[in-house]
Amino acid sequence: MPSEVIFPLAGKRVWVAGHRGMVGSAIVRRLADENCEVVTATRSEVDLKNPAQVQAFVADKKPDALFMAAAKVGGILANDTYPADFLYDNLMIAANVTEAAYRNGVGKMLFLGSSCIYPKLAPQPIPEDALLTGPLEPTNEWYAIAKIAGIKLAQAYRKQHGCDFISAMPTNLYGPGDNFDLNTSHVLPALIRKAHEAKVAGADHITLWGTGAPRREFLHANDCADACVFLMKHYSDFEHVNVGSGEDLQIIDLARLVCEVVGFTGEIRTDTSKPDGTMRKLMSGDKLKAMGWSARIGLKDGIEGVYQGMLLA
Ligand code: GFB
Repeated sequence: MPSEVIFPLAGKRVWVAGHRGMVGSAIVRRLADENCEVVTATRSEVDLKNPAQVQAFVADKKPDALFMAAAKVGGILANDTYPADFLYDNLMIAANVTEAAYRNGVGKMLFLGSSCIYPKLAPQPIPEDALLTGPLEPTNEWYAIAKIAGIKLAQAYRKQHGCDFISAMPTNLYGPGDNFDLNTSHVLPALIRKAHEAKVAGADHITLWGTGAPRREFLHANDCADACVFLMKHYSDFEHVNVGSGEDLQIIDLARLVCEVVGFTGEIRTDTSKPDGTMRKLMSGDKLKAMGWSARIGLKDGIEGVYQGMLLA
């Protein structure tokens, strides 16, 4: 039984920062059911790394609620290659939006973290209180530090100013509007593209990065958006909340599933010159489940939907 609604969205003005991204666009779609006014801004209208532009936008629009779905994101190789960009951009975005939300009396803000910010060797499934209990995964520690700062900003403004700022910690996400660039994307869209291009070209193999042995948990962006709206309406507390599917699988098995969906029957090879990253980061979903929410979109159905969407794009 879902917990009670403590922050109804009906009739409210809601800013979705990052509305064109995979998560932001899924949140905008999900808000269509909430009878609220959605406010958005493109990068050319508001540079979120510019404090004056963010302050002016929030002062002008005066949103009642804010989904912080804007971030510089990327897969393991992009994170490892551009540490300054991932740290600086995400720090500035989090700091500017949080400060502007406070200064303009935004009633509630949800900040989006990521499961990669937990310690590399956190106990599995990872509970929320594992945060900051051990060394980070080196390949994405820069992004992780920026996201941890974002979570701490929300907590600091709650503690000092009484702001109703909360944080969600989603697992690896995939879905409509994902990034399919093979150098900067996450694993799932990369494998879909690799398998499709190999099938079309009549190639005899595709190549995985790393050993294929790491395990990853995946959640469809539409489920993540539904969880974010649920938390906005039902949750108000200091600690972040894990948002996941509760299941993980080895990358090699993910590749086999993608090849099955795409219809590619060639060999799956590995390139161990590329990093594996953390070996596992399955999160505990107990806290959110106790509030009455759980994921609905299965991985195979989700991959089929993304593949069909890619073919139609
Ligand atoms: O999705 P991914 O790039 O990010 O990599 P992380 C997941 C696993 O898939 C790694 C392997 O072990 C990769 O080596 N992999 C195999 C591939 N083939 C490929 C491929 O073609 N492309 C990619 N990208 N990976 C990210 C963080 O870590 O998790 C981000 O770097 C973010 O900051 C995201 O937090 C959720 O799961 O390793």
